[in-house]
Amino acid sequence: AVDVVALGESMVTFLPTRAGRLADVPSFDRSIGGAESNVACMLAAAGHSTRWVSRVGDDGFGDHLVRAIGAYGVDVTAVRRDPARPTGVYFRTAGDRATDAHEVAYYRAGSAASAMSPATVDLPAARAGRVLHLSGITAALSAGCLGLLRELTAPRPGRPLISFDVNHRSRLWRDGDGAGAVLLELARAADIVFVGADEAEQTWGVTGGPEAVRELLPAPGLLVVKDGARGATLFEGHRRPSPGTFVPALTVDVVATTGAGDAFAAGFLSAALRGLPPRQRLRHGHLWAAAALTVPGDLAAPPARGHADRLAALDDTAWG
Ligand code: KDG
Repeated sequence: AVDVVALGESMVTFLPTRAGRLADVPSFDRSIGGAESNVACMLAAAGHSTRWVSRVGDDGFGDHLVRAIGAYGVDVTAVRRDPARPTGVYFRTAGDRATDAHEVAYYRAGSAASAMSPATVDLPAARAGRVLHLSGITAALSAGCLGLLRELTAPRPGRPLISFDVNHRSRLWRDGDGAGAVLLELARAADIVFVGADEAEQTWGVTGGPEAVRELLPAPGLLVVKDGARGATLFEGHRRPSPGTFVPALTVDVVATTGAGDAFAAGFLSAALRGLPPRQRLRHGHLWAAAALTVPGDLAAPPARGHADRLAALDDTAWG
């Protein structure tokens, strides 16, 4: 079986050629984005077998996404083309280094991927991996997309391990969509959950730190609560009640935070697939996130395995 299948919308991404507001930046460089395919690309670059399941338009941007994601070594044969809807794109600014306040302009409403549903994606291909990586972004795209996540996370014999990154993108949700309740339902149905501490507060009003998030999400066998530049805590189901394993993050000179969460998830999943112990899974997450934090685009090359393994195996004092 494929190690990891990632399902979600990807977009051609336009990165500014210089700093400034969207109103002022004169030109952009083409790149690719999409939280779930970012995870698949980094895992593939690190030697894991991966597949991306999605829909793109029957247009040049769709061609580019399929080709660029395929070039990482990701299996793109289950990606379907939609002759009636375009591929989504988005623009963003370089952002303020100190505050990371950047502008994002999505052009994805009515996109080919927003028409994903149990009827319009290749369900057997989505279910064929050891791990199926999903995110809360998909839940916000359309009723069909939410229905697809519900279908894929429903208990059934042989279900792959569900990895779920909450990825609450508030600009994609409308009042009355019930983002908090939907994202909680999906996180509770998953086996591995990634969520930011600030995201948990914004989404569910949880303020009591990682332990309070664990109280809200007792089900997932693996729960990772990420606290930005501070570090991340892993809770494991089979050692309940467990205090959680905390590993501090690396201090890096941040160029752009976009994609860092995806890189963390990819590094964590890579280490988990390789059977590395909990502390080292978190360290791989941090090391891969550091790679993404120090490049302008969403996607960075993962650190070389031998090098990352040596750094991850250092004792706690080296990790702050
Ligand atoms: O995690 C990075 C993503 O946010 C970016 O690639 C775009 O998928 C994206 C989204 O929907 O915001």
